[in-house]
Amino acid sequence: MRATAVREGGTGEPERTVLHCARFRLDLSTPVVMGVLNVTPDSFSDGGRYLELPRALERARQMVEEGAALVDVGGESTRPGAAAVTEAEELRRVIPVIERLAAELPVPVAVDTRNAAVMRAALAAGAAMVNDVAALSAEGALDAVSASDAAVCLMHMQGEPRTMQQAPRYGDVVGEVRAFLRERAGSCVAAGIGRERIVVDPGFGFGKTLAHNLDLLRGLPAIAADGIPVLVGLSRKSMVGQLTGRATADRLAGSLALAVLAALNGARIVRAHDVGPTVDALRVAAAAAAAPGEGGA
Ligand code: 7PM
Repeated sequence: MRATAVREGGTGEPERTVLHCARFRLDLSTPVVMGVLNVTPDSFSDGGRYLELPRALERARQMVEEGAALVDVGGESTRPGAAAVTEAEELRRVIPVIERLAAELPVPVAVDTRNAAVMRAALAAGAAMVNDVAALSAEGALDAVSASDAAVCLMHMQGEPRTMQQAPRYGDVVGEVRAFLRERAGSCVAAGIGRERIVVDPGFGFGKTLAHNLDLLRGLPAIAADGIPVLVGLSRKSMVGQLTGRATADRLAGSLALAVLAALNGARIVRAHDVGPTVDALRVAAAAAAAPGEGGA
């Protein structure tokens, strides 16, 4: 797999795609895995105040041990169909976790949010990336990121999480998603966010039918050709359910197949729940797909 995005190094050196995430430099020459850490009150917990933090820290450490190159912390404010979470609740869920993880993990911590106040608090707490399913469209979001040296993931979504799956519609899904991502990246650059800090994401499942998702998977090379590293989130998604008939917990094999295909089509960051298996799958795929003599990962 060849670098197509931000290139560092002079002539004669191998191409490198390097993402700047605050104090971190992430080498994307071969695809890496972003581990998903959901911070939501669950049935084992106590509404979050005492048990949530140690459980989240333990899970994040485990994902890094399994090879995660980044950890994405989300308070589920952006989940399709999810009930709205207030800003205060989102802050209460994610900020203590980000503070602890940023202090102890050897990898960048991302915050998954659409809210500018949550972005600012997370960046102050040490987050090195903002992962925004709304591509910094909220009031103050562009400013929050440009005031930092963190990276940003700009995701495409048609509609709003609560209703986006009701009737997704495109003329040319790949062309429209690609144009949108280019436009948002341009707005970021105009706001002072350097290109070396930007990744884009077609937003699988966010206002897309199965046919749209498959078109986007096949269209990834065109999106990657714009030269901005591509992140994909396919792990356990409903498209895997539609293709296999399996429930969320039984979608690992299908998710790995999609992760490998996305990487072969140019994705540089794969967001996944099952970090270890995804790291293995991508490592094998990268070695098998490497040019003769390149030797793979
Ligand atoms: C229910 C449905 C729970 C969907 C969670 C989800 C993405 C993301 C999510 C993605 C980026 C999930 C999604 N998906 N951020 N956040 N890209 N950048 O499967 O595809 O985790 S939430």
